[in-house]
Amino acid sequence: MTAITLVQGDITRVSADAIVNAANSSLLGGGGVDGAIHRRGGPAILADCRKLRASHYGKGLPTGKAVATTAGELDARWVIHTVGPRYSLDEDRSELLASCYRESLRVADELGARTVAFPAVSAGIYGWPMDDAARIAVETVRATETAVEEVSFVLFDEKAYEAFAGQLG
Ligand code: AR6
Repeated sequence: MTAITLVQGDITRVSADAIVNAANSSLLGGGGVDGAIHRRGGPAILADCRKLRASHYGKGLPTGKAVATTAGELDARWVIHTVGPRYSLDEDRSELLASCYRESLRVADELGARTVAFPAVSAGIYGWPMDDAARIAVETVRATETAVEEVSFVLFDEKAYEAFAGQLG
């Protein structure tokens, strides 16, 4: 069974086989955790992302999917980029958010990653309410069959940490 642990802090400071990035479809960087990962990981990550755009992902990475690159100078072997949905009041996009976690774990399995660190995908710039984002994250990881031994959720602030802790409780 996959162990789930919670960490409060900056995901670019953690050590894991794979660190998940809450990216956008362009794969070419952005703000939030995406900006932090590219800054600390260095230009090798963007170089890999550009190669992906020039090959398999000419139109970008669709929402709910995941793809791996080098982790550059991060303390990890890979960054797994996934694109969360923007929160919408008109439409239930929960299944796309769940897909981010499932697809990231599928990619992790393909790579042979045993420890994977996730941020709270979609719960920042994309506006997903934190409690609901935490519920979907934890439920989906629990329900996904994977060889990953440890999933850690790395939550940037106390509010996010408490939301995830509430789901594990
Ligand atoms: N470590 C851990 N968590 C972080 C960090 C960090 N260094 N920085 C921010 N967070 P967001 P999204 C938290 O906005 O909502 C980008 O521009 C943050 O507090 O990074 O999926 C992309 O390019 C929040 O709880 O991702 C996309 O355009 C969580 O990480 C868009 O933002 C996710 O916030 C994606 O938006």
